Amino acid sequence: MKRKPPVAYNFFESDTSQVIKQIGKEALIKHLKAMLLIRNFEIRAEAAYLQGKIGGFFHSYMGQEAVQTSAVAVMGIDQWWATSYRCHALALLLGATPNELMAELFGRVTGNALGRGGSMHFFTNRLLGGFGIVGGQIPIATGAAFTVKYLKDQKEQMNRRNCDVSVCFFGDGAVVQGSFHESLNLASLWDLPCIYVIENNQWGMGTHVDRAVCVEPIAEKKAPGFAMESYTFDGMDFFNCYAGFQHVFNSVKSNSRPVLIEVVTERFRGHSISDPGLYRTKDELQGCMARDPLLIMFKTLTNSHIITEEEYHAMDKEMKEIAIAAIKYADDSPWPDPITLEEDVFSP
Ligand SMILES: Cc1ncc(C[n+]2csc(CCOP(=O)(O)OP(=O)(O)O)c2C)c(N)n1
Repeated sequence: MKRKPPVAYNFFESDTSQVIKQIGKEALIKHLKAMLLIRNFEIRAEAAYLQGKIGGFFHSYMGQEAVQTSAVAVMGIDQWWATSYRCHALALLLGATPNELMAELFGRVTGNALGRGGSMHFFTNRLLGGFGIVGGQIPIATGAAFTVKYLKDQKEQMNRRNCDVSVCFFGDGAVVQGSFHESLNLASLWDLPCIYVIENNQWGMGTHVDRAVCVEPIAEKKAPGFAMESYTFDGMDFFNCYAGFQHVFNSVKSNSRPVLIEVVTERFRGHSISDPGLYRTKDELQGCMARDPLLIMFKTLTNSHIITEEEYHAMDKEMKEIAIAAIKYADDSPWPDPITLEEDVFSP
């Protein structure tokens, strides 16, 4: 099937130098290190997978790091968060340690979910989970937004420090699920403070978005049907995403209206580790890798004299060492005791 011409996206207008000024050097370095940790974590985990140390599913977030890093940078770790099975980055950003996550990938008892969940089911206090069912997280995040509103209405705090919104990430493939439509309808009807983020990485497994979703730009065309505001961000550019999320976060906090965002990005790996990605040519892949979010961050921060090239490489090395230490921790960790197999299993 012949591809349609590229969509003319109307990206959120932002001024990178203003964003840099506002964030400040210290926090910029923190966000860069977060992106470098995600990249290094996944590179080492991939290698461990190929050595047979990790089994089961494994979906890389490589290429999309700027999206969730900027969202967490803006909104902080106290919101409710939910995402798909592509969940390594969000768990790291929300405070799970590289050691516990790597041990989870290795299926060890020291893992984030005691070695029972693997790659798709990371969680933290505020990460409601990675979800294996496409679109499964959308009603869950909508329910969390209901909780935020309900507790605010009840003027209850219940230790919910600074929790203002629920943020839900999902792929372009999830937009065509019923759960998307039902959730967004209720969120709009009930004024729920939910930020829905479509991570349009162009592909749902091997199917291009052109062949799966009947309208583009997706958020711009879908949001009016739910009486919602919509925005489109450049997902390879941390600074554009940061400015956009900041605008949306402020608006949702002030009016409790849900918002639909499309972030245009591209994944650098196959759908999962077992996908050789034969549906796109090497040239196409190289074309999108030329806009690697880390490269954009590197160029922007060195050109504006926030960091030097040497400092960047030193940070990369530091994050690589953390990832390698996590591999060692996981490898040295014990396996779960088979006697515990039936523990924590819920069956009505
Ligand atoms: C309800 C359901 N249908 C089908 C699948 C199989 N499946 C897993 S991932 C996927 C593609 C989803 O693509 P997208 O939502 O764009 O997310 P991405 O993988 O690109 O991040 C499909 C069809 C599933 N897990 N759940």
